[in-house]
Amino acid sequence: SLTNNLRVGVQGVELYRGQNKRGVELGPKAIRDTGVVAALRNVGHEIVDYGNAPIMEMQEEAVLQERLVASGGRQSQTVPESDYNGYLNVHYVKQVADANRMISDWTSKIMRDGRVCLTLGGDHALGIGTVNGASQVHPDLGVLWIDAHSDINTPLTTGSGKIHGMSVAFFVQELQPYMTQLPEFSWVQPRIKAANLAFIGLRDVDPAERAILEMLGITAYSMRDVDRHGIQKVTEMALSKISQDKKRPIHVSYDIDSLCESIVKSTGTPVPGGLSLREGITLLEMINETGRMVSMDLVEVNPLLGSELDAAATAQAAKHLILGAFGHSRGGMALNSIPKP
Ligand code: Z70
Ligand code: MN
Ligand code: MN
Ligand code: MN
Repeated sequence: SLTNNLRVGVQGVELYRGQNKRGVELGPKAIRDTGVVAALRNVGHEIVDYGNAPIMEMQEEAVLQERLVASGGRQSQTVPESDYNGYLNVHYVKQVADANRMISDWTSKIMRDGRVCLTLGGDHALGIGTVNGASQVHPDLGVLWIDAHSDINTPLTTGSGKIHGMSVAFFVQELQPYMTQLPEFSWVQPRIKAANLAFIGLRDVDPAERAILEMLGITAYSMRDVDRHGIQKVTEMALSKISQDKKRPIHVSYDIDSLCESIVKSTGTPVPGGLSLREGITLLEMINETGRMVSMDLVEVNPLLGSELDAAATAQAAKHLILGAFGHSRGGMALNSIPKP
């Protein structure tokens, strides 16, 4: 049955330096503006909104900032790259690393307050911080990464230099011998075992990423698997792969681009042929039913991409996914489970 009586802590993470499109830093506000926190209270949860982690200043770069202000208007900006050095192609290492260190601290603090941590993004590089923080509190953590992309490039295999395409590589234990260690990220503890990680929704995976998934035997269900087996079977298989004894605490990192491009247009990399909103909700309801979700990210909502109608539809999709993950009953609420005022 659905779990609808949790203590929940919400944090906004306006991270945008993990990729190159401005506007994703407005994701937390766009998602909050759907009224999702009030809706979660109506489901029955006790919620504290911790606000947004103060990471904007550490992401800044004075010259860029001026150019963006000068251009004005409701328009997403493509940010020029700035390389780590002449050898590695990793963009904004210091900005993303420092922000993640704070995100990790906020995540573990919220969880030590006895709350399920709900993180509103922001780009997917924030998963480095949330997984680090969550695994500090639960060292046996399992991770479900729901995404069109596998985000498991390393600083050596990345083509784009975008850290949101490398988040997973930072926390997988068995991958560390193959990882170029960046001093800015030396505080990250790679506690997630390859066997305790699973992907769902993949349909845009780089050759080197595929090689890493195969080398470490990581569970990965692509859209082809969803088409073959259906979302319920795939979710069951993913849950039992990452926790055979069904006891492991679960972190869900949900990239909105796992949903089909036809419903989610306001995101940095919309990919055709993705999950329907119903499949997304079903999968999250099934995770909710385990009662073991200790932390969830909802990332890559960029309200400056697409039309304003697209932005509203994308934020609504995010709201309904979150409601599914937190046990909103689509069939209506039983009288005895309605929260008392
Ligand atoms: C590619 C890279 C990515 C999201 C694009 C793409 C990664 N594999 N992730 N959009 N959300 O740049 O490493
Ligand atoms: Mn570059
Ligand atoms: Mn992602
Ligand atoms: Mn993605």
